[in-house]
Amino acid sequence: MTIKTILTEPNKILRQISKPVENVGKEEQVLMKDMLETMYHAKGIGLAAIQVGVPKRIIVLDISKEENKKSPMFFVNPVIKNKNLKLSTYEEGCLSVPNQFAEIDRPSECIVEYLDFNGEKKILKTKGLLATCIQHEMDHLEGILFIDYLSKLKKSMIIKKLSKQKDKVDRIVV
Ligand code: GNR
Ligand code: NI
Repeated sequence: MTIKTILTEPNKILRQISKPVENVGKEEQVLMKDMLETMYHAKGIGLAAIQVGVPKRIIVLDISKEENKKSPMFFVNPVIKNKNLKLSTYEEGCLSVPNQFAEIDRPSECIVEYLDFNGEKKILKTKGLLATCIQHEMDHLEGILFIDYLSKLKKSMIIKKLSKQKDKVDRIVV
C-alpha cells in the first residue's frame, strides 16, 4: 500500500469533475486501499479520489472514533437518492483545505446508492456525521469544496492564506 500526496487548494485538479468507474477491478481496489491508508495517515475521516489526483468517482470513509475499531467504507459511483429537507450544521474541515474550518449546513439525512469494494450494488440510509461526510465527499466528485459555500470574502481570505503557505513551502523546497 502507498501513502499518496493530498492535493491542496488552490489547485485546478481539485475542480475537475470525476468520471464514473466502468468496472470495479484490481486497479480500483488498489486505489481504494491506497486512499484509505492516505486518509488514516492524514487523520481524516473521508477522502475522494480527486484529492490524490485521480478523477474517478471513488470515496473512502471511516468515521469510527476509536483507533482500534476501524470500520472503512468504500463508495464507487455514489448517487444520492433522497435528501432530507431538514438541515443540520457541522463544523467542517477538509484535507485539501488544511487547518481551515467552517460551519456548513447540509441535509441531515440522505439515501446513497453505490457500488462497494467488490463492485456490488448497495443502498445506505445515512444521518449525522456520516450523512454530512458523504455529501462533503460527493461535492469533491463535482469539483466543489466546502469553502465554496462561504461568503466571497471568507473564501478569498482562506485561499489567500493557503497560497501564501504554499509559496513558503515552495521556497524551502527549492
Ligand atoms: O477529515 C475530514 N473531516 C470532516 C469533518 C467534517 C465534515 C467533513 C469532513 S471530511 C474531512 C476529510 C476530507 O477532506 N474529505 O474530503
Ligand atoms: Ni474534503
